[in-house]
Amino acid sequence: MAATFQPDADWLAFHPSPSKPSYIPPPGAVDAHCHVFGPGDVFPYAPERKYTPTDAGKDQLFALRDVLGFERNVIVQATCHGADNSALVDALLAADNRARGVVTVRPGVSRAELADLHAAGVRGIRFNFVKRLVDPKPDDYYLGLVDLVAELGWHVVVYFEAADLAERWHLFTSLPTIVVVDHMGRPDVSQPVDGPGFALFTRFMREHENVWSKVSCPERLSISGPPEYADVAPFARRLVETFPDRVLWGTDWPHPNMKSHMPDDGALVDVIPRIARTDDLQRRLLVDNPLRLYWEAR
Ligand code: 0GY
Repeated sequence: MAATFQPDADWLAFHPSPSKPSYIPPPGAVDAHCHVFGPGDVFPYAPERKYTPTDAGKDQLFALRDVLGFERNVIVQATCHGADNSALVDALLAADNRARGVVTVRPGVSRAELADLHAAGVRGIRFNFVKRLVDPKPDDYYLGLVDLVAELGWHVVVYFEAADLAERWHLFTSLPTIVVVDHMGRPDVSQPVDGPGFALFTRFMREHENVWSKVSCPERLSISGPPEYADVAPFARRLVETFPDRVLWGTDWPHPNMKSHMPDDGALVDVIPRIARTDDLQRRLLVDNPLRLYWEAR
């Protein structure tokens, strides 16, 4: 019998009819941070999950891609699916080479399993340190996994809260692969861009040329709110202008665990020209950088 799932009582479902953005992304644009959830009766949610979402499957993701004017997706394993990457792989295989993936794996994963994931389009592994989502592990846990996936030329995606950067500095700066940070390391946007918190993050990128950042998730970081998320834009703009070849952008659809509001994905796309203010910066952010990392790498 198929398992049944009840989304969390306060779960906000993704926007049912996002607006067509005014901003038209360049040809080949990549939404480099999004997820698929379930459907839970086909791809059950993990027993150890800390939230149960509403289903948000591959067909809905690909429809959104087309509405927003993007050509490709990078699908990132979310914690509600634990280390069972089946829903993600199913989406990659259905995407006709227009999607790549970032997975969660655990110690004991075999080289054969990793090779199958690679063949399906996986190019990275995600380490999540956000305590409301997972129970973080000691550094050695992550270092052991990195050695395995580095052999495949994969990179590491890290998701952490701003306070974790100082605490895990040694781990984050010792990773031998490219390291992609989700959502700019979650800065406190009530603080100045030049304040000590974000200065540590920009130092992290400046001193370590293997570190990239997703300039994503204004809806999660903003205090001023939609549709412009004006308080987040200066942080994203700073990274785009300082590290133009090491930034990525993504919707974060279907926006798990949003409580304040559910963003209109079209409005999120309209933020792009305010954080990448020239055609050249937009092309690097949306096309050149993600293609280099996800499609051109071996
Ligand atoms: C995001 C953000 C969140 C969730 C996850 O894997 C996840 O469950 O990443 C969050 O709740 O902040 O990037 O989707």
